[in-house]
Parts: sequence; C-alpha cells; structure tokens
Amino acid sequence: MTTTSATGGPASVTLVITTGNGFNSSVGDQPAYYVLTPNGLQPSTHLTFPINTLVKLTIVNYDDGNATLLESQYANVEGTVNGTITYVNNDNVNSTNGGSGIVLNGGETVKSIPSDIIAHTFTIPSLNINIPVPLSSTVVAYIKITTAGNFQWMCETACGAGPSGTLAAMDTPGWMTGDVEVS
Ligand SMILES: [Cu+2]
Repeated sequence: MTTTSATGGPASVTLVITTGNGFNSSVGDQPAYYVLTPNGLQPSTHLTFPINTLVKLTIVNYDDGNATLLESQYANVEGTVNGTITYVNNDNVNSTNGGSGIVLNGGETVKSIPSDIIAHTFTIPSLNINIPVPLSSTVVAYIKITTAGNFQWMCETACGAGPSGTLAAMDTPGWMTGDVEVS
C-alpha cells in the first residue's frame, strides 16, 4: 500500500525520480520512479490509489536535464483538481529579508509546463491523467480517481535508451512505467 492519510487530510502518494540507477552493462544508468513510504523507498512497479478519495500526489524529481516529449500534448496538465499542478525549484523560489520578516516568492501553479524544461511525466493514459514534471523540481498535484481497476502509468518523454529513447527504463515496469491499482 502506498497511501497514507492524516486525520482530515487527503491521502498522499509521494514519488521520487533519480537518474543514477544502473540498468544493465549495455545501457548504463537510467532514470527511475520510486515510491516513498514510511518504510523507505519502494519500486514503482505497482502503485495503489484509493478510489473516490482526494489524493495529494507529490513528485520529487532530482533529474536536472530535460527530455523530448513523445507528443507535445504531454506538456499540458490533465486530470488534476483545477487542471493545475504546483511546482517549486531553485529558479522559482526565493526570499528576501523584509522589514517585518521573510518575504517569500515561491512556486508556480500552472496548467502546462514549457517543453524545454520537462524531464519526465507521470501519465495514466486511460484515466486522462497527465502530470509534466519539470527538471530539478518538486511537483504537487491533487487527484481524485473515480474509476476502479488496473491501469498502466508511464512517462511520456523519451528518457530511456535506444534510437527513439523509448527502450530500457521506458519499457520496464518499476522504472518509467508500471501499473496503478485503484480500489
Ligand atoms: Cu521519463
């Protein structure tokens, strides 16, 4: 189980993306999604989301490079509450020392991300959910899934290996794809 819920708050799922993961000797390092749980990191092969429940989905992305979108539509946020995500990183968060305390400038709540700063996406095509993930960023989205079943999740950037960038991590459950159980 990958969801937890504080009393009165939304359930939460936290995913972490790193890049220095050994795939095999012929491919080398590949990016991968993990699930952060109270027991530490777990593979993203099989994710679980509670049905008809507001879920706070947080994606912590340590990848500092962009990757080409497989289709331009994946720059757009789909299937989240208000059709938005909020993301924070070193470029859009800073503070100044104001006279009466810290003055925060931080984060952006958006309906799309410029394609040249997208590193990965978290996409569940059959549920019309698409979350573009900017490089070196933390992304927060709220989603509520109302359809039970098993669905495939995947990344829609060419972040894997091979001529098209769709092999290796992109093609292997627990790396840039897996399944989502909604129940
Ligand atoms: Cu990816």
